[in-house]
Amino acid sequence: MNEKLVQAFNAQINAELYSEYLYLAMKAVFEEQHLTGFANWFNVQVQEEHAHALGLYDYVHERGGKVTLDAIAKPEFKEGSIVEIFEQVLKHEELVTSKINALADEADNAKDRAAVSFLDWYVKEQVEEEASVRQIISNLKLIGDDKKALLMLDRELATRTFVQPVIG
Ligand code: OFO
Repeated sequence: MNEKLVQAFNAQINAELYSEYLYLAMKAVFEEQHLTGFANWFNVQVQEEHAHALGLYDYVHERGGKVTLDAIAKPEFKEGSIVEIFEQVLKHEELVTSKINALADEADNAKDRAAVSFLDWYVKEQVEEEASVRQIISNLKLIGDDKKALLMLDRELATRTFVQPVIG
């Protein structure tokens, strides 16, 4: 891969590690409220983001590039209601989608067909990431102040498990 593209991959590794860190911070909010299903959802999210970062990391090496790790920024979000937190998750995922698209554009500009093809997995993954968060937000809006329904959703989110993705 050309140097500019390697740098763009390295920046995306950092963005995925930031996502992991952000969701780890959000998970703590739910742990502290004993909403263990929501905490589990974030825990799976943490593992997914880690896998996304490592997928890029391994690919840079596979292509003979150099992995350069940068500092991970402090996770920034507002501790509001549950729906407000998930709205921030959606906003974050939309930002990550734009970063993945920019990275794919960079691979396109470099006419690096292999990198474009590899990044297709991430492009599709972002569609799923956004859709699953939108689903939770719409459930939360339906639930409103109904505590029983909230506990039912918490139980449902407790069943989410991490499946190691096959990237690329
Ligand atoms: Fe890596 O998908 Fe979320 O950020």
